[in-house]
Amino acid sequence: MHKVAHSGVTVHAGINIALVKYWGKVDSKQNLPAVGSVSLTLSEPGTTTTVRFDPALDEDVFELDGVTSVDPRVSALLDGVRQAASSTRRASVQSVNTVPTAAGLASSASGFAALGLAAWRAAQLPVHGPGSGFDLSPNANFDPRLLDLVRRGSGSAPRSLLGGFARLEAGTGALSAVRPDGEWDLRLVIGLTVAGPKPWSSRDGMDLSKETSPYYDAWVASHPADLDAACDAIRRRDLRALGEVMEHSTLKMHACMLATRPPLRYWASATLAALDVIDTLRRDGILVYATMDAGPHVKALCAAVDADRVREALSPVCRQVLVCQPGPGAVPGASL
Ligand code: 2P0
Repeated sequence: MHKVAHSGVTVHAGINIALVKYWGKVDSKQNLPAVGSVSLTLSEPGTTTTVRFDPALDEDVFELDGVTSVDPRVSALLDGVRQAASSTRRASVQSVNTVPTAAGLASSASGFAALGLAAWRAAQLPVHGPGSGFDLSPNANFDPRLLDLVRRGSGSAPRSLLGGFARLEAGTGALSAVRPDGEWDLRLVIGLTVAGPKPWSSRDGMDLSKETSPYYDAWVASHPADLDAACDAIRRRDLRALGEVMEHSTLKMHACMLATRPPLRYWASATLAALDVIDTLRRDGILVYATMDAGPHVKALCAAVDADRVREALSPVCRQVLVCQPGPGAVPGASL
């Protein structure tokens, strides 16, 4: 029987933004992706989570931003950790998001990366081999059971375990580092457009696209070339090449979404206004490129020196603009 510690473990993880997008699953039950993805993990916004396994608890307790919450995906992750540790101890989980949740910016990736790693460590399970502790070197092989639990929580969450540029593989969900944090001075400028709930959850939307979009097969078939082009551009630090394939990937994903029945139209008029701003900046000679997820917000990738100009240009058409820098992935955090 594995002994489970009573002391708590705290982990901070930043959100990540996919540059080559994930949309669609080969296996909904295991939440395995039909296409790979390449992302950039940010230092902030993100999630800080403390997990304590406590023999005095009769049930798991989950507190999100100071409010007691119930989320079946959190319970499922904790069950998986208990199974791996051969333990029956219940957990207390405290989580704080710096992601502006009311604005509809997804926090599930940073949330499940922080929760998964904190719970795994709190149960004294090895993250990737004996003695490695928190030494998450860029090419570290995470325990596949940990990756599996994090991915079941949210398909994009394993990418937030790694800093800098991370790649997830189609079919297997295998994770690797393309380029670690700190080697390329880029910024992601996030333009928050309109608030309000998403018309469709990503999970439901992906299933609908697979079932009904005539472009879904083309999306999947043409995807590996984009992944390879993006990884090649990242290794060469070629912002123009990365930006071009990044915009192609997001527009192709949204074409597949729009051709779904019923249509998945995540864009608002402010989304188009922000895209116009980015086109204008580019015509003025700034290397800046856009990506959009399952929501109306626009994320612009640019060199650090251009970030202020991009923020100023986006401000009139957005409710809020965040200038974000690459981050280190899931790392020890200050105890909550
Ligand atoms: C991405 N998205 O690559 C893509 C682009 C949305 C559009 O990952 O169903 O919560 O849990 O696997 O990870 C969607 O969010 O979806 C997503 P599930 P997830 O970032």
